[in-house]
Amino acid sequence: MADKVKLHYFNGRGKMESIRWLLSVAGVEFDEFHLTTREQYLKMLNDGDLMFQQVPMVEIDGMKLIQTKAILNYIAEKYHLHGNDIKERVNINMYSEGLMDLMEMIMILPFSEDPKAKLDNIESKAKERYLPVFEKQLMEHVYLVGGRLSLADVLLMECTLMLEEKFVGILADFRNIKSFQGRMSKNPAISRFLQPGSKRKPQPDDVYRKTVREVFNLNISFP
Ligand code: GSN
Repeated sequence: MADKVKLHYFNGRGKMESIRWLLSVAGVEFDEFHLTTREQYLKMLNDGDLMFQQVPMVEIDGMKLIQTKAILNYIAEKYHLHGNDIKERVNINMYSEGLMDLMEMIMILPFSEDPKAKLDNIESKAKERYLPVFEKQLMEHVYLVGGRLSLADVLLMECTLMLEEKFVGILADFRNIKSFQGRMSKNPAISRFLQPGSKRKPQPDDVYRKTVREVFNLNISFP
């Protein structure tokens, strides 16, 4: 039997959260190893586990994978969540990259100076640049690409829930996305992931922020 998938990251969302979402939707069980001290991180570096000295790192199928997008693509490919052909795949990747760009803006807020000013910019970008794309595509489609669930749908679900946490009611003018969320919530694996007690992580708090700073010896803010 293949070893259980192991996630190496902080006990928080960050870049690992999309991987947690995707594995959960794919029905893959995983264990988490949380970085809580700089010593643990230095040990991973010494052991040669982190190719570019960065996490997330995921142990799967006898490999130690790094780079979030590479990891997501591997899981999507393996569990048939990456389209039927290269044209579907490139579309899934375009949607996914856009969603990851948007989620990254939110992800770095706890490490930014003046996050309130940044929130306004994120909200207008979300409403004017990103959400209209998905709203239009979902007008006539149940899923974003190829008539079936893919990585792009999973990321859209994650991203829109994140947006609603920050900007209550942001989907009021995006009815198709709201209906999509409703449909996605009925997927049994997603429904379980959304229940309390699942592997889904809460919004970042001070403990998470302090741990990340200590592990990486971070004194700077992100621009
Ligand atoms: O997407 C990826 O996995 C990489 N392109 C970036 C991963 C990354 O930036 N990891 C951070 C922690 S998670 N937060 O953003 C990291 O390991 N930083 C330490 C460092 O020295 O860069």
